[in-house]
Amino acid sequence: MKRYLFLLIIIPFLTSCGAGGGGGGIVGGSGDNNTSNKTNPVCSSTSHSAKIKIKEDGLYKITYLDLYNACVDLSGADLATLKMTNQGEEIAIDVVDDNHNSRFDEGDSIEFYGKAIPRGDNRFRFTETNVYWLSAEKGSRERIKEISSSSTVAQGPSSFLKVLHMEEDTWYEQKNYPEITSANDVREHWFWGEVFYTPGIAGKEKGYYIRDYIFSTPNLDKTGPTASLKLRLQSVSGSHHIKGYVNGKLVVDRSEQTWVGQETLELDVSYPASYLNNGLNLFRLESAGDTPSGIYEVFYLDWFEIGYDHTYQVEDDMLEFRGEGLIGLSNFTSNDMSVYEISDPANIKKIIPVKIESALSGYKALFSTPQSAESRLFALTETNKKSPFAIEAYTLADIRSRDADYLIITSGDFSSAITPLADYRGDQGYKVLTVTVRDIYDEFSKGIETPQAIKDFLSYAYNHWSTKPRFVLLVGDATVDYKDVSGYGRDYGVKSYVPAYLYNYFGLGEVPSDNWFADVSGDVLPEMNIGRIPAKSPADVTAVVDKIISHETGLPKSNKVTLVSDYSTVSGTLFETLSDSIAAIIPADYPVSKLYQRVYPNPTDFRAEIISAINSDPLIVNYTGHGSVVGWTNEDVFSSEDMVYLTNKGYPFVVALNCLNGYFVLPNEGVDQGGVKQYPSIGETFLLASGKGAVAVLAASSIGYPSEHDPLAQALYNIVFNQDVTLGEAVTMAKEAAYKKGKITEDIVETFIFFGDPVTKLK
Ligand SMILES: [Ca+2]
Ligand SMILES: [Ca+2]
Ligand SMILES: [Ca+2]
Repeated sequence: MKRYLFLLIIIPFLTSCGAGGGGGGIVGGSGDNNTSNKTNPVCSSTSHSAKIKIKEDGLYKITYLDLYNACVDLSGADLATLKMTNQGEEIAIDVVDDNHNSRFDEGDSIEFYGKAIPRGDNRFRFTETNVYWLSAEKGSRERIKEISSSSTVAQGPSSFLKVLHMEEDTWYEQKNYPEITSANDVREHWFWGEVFYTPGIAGKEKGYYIRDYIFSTPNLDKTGPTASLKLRLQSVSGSHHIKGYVNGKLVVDRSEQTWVGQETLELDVSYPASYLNNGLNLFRLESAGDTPSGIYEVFYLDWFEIGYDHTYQVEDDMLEFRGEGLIGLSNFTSNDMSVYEISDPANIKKIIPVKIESALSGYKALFSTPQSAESRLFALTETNKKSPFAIEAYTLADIRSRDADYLIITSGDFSSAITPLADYRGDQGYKVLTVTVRDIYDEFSKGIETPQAIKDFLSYAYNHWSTKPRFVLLVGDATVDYKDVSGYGRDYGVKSYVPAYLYNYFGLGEVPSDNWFADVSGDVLPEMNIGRIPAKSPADVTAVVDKIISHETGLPKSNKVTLVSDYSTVSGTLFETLSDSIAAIIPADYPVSKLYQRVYPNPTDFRAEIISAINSDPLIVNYTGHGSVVGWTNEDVFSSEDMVYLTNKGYPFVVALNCLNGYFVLPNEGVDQGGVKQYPSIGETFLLASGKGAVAVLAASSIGYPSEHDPLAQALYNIVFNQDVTLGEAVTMAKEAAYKKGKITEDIVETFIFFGDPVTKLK
C-alpha cells in the first residue's frame, strides 16, 4: 500500500532546538595615504563593509583579524568613522585602539551588544539570525558611553525577579488553532512536541499524556515569598483536566470546562519558592483524561515560564538581570569584568563600578544603576564576550538600479546551473536579470531572511524599473521548516533556497502561494507571470532547463491531449463531466484521449494506462479528481513514486485539477523515515524528473472543488489553444478571467502554483 499524507499535514521532528545597510567607501581620515592597506592575499576580492550575523543575545567582540580573515578591508580606517547599524538604526559600539594610533589595525577590536531576532517578532519563524553592518563613514558616530557609579545611592534589594521562558519549537502544525477570523490573525504553528493525549489510548503510553521538562534556577533566593509558573496551552479538541507539578509538588490542578474546542489557555499560578531547587528542577505536565471528552481531549504545550527571585550572583561569569540603586554582584572568577545598562540595546552604557572586591567566593563588583527606575543590566567577564556566528564581506549589488523583463530569483547554490536558461532567454530577445535571494535580503530587509523581502523587491521592480519584469522565475525549493529545526536541510538538502510565502487557507491552514509574491498591487491577481523550479540541487535545475530548451527547440511537437479522470461511487461521474467540458473546447486538430477510471476498475490497470498514455508523449495531460500531496485518486493510483516508470521523450504540460498536488513545502521530501521514503509532491516530481516527466505543471497547494476547477480550466484552455501566449501568461490570464467573473475565489488564485518557466510556450 502506498503511503501518503492527506489533508492534515503534521510533521514530527525528532530533534529539538535551543532555543542597516552598509555602503560608502573606506574613510581614510585626513585623506592622506598613510593607511596601511593590508589586504588579505587569499581573498579574490575585498570589501569595505561587513555583514555580521548573530543568533544569540550577548556582548560581541570583533577583532581586526576577524575582519581581515573575512576579506573585509577596513585597514587604516579612522577609528572615529567606524559605524555599525542594525535594521537601519545606528548601534553604539566600543572601539578598542590597542596601539593608540586612532587607526584600525592589528590588535584593535570593536565591541557591541547584539540581539537575535526575538520571539514575538513576526520574522522569528523564518530566522533568528540578526544582521549588524559595519563600515566606515564620516559623521558623528555612536559610541558606548561610560557612566560612573556612586556609593552613596540607596542599597538595592538583595534579589531580582528572574523570568525563565521555556519554549522549544519542535512540532509544526499546519492548521490555525483557533481558526483565523481575519487575514491579519497570527497563530502559533510551532509547538513543543506532539499533542498530549489522554491515558488509556492504545499505543499512546505514558509519554503521550505525562511529560517532564527540566529547567534550571541557579542562584535562587529561597527566602523570596513565592515563585510562579505561567503556562500556554493550545487545545485541539475536547475539554481538559490538566495537572502540573514542580519537583513533584502539585501546583496546577485544573479541570476546565470552558477551555474547549480550539481555545488557548494561559495560566499563571504561584507556589512557595521552597518548591524550587537552587539548580535543576523538573516540571511535569499531565493530561488526567477524566473529562467527558475522553479520547478527544487533545492539546499542545506551547511554552511555560518560571518566575523566581534570583540573588545578585553571576552564573559562569555572566548574568542578565534587573536592578535599581547600589548593587553588589558577586561570584566572578576574574576581576576583568564589565557591567552594562542595556535597557536600550542600540545604545547601551558601560557602568564603571565603585570598586571590585575580592573574596574567597570570587570577585564582586559594586556599582550603582544610572537611573531611579529599574534598569536592565548585563554583566560578564572578558572571556564571555562572544564571536559572531558569521562575518561576511559585503559589496552592494545594487539590484534596485537594474531592470529586466525576465527576472530570475535564485539561491546562490543554483546561479551557475540556471545560467544556460538565462542565456537562452537572452538570445531570444528577453532582457534577463538573475539576482540571488541574498542580494534581495541585503537590499530589501537589511540582510534578514524573509519572504516579504522578495515581494518588496518585486514590488519595487514593478513600480520603478523602466523595463518592468513581466516574467519571474523562482529557482529553488522551499519548506515550512524555515529554520531547519528537523535537520533535514543539513542532512538531505530540504531547505528554503527561495522561501515560500504561506497563505492561510480557511479550514486547512498554511499552504504555499507563489502568486502572492507577484501580486504587488494588492488585488490578489498577479502583475507578473511567476513560476518556480523547486530544485534542491544544481542537477535538479539542469534537468529542468534541459527539458525546457529541448521542448522549445529540439523535439517534434505532439498534438495529443490526455484527459485523466477519477471515479468513485461517492463522486460518481463528477470528474468525468469536468474532463468532458475540457474536451469540448479543444480544437479538432488536437486528438483527445480520455482515460477514465470507471473504465478501469482495477487500480493496477488504471495505473498502467496512465503510464502508457504519458509515455506516448502527449502535449497536455489533464487530471481531474481526488488527490493527495503525492498522488492522484483517493488510492494514489498514480503517484510521485511512479515517476520511475515514465519513459516519455516529449514533455507535456501537466494540469492537476485536484487537491494538494502542488503542496511543495513538505519538510521531509526525499527523507527515509523508518524505511519509508517520503516523496515530494507529484507536481514537483513531474517537473524535476530528468529526461522525462513534464515541461511545466499547474497544480494546487490547497484543496479545491470542481465548481471552481471547471471555470479555471475553461479559461486556461481557451487561452492556450486560441492565443499566442506563454504558459505563464496563460495561467495569469486564466486566473484573472475566472476571478473577475466571480467564478473562482481568492483561495484558488493564490494557491494554484505554476511549476516551470513562465516563458515556456506549448506550441
Ligand atoms: Ca512555540
Ligand atoms: Ca495584483
Ligand atoms: Ca519541495
